[in-house]
Amino acid sequence: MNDTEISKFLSFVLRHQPEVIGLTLDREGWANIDDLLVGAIADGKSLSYELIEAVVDGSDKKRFAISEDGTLIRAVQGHSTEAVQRSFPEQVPPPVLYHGTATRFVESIREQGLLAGSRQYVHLSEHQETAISVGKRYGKPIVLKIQALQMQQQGFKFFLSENGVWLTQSVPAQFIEDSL
Ligand code: HQG
Repeated sequence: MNDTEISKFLSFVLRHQPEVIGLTLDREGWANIDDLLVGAIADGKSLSYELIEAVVDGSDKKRFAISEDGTLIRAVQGHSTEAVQRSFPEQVPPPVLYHGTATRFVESIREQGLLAGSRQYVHLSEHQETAISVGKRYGKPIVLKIQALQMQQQGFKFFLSENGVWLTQSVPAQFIEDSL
């Protein structure tokens, strides 16, 4: 597997479906690296500790973390598996945060607001450029501007993950504007 394939495999088992390789994640998302290797190799993947470490260190978005003693690994955010209920520090957001999405989703977002979908949180970013690249994953991108501080002042909770992604449960339509 090349680095991208390894990264996608790690995202899949550490965020979404650990059970496909018989892996268990704790509430904070940690998995035993030896167990992950055993499961991956049994599943026909050619993987080693060194390859995993290289992907974790090289990840542009710092998606994964290895524990200090080197025995555990987790995805920092982006989980859909219910086994994981990470505790993130609650933070006061900046006045505005951005959400990148595809233009074809906008009508529904205008009606329903932003929903977490299969993940546990809606993902927001501080920079428009990040939001554009997130939106491009699903089609022609559009960036939505979220009145985050206003939301927080009205009682909505915001969390900041270790890799700089802002998380909130949902964003009602009245806090959303077009940005670009
Ligand atoms: C959309 C990547 C219709 C939402 C990225 C998004 C991110 C709605 C899609 C991270 C909607 C869900 C997360 C509504 C939301 N109607 N569509 N009411 N509410 N949507 O992938 O934010 O590379 O679960 O706009 O960089 O795109 O994996 O979320 O388009 O940080 O590390 O439903 O994933 O990071 O898609 O991406 P996703 P996302 P990684």
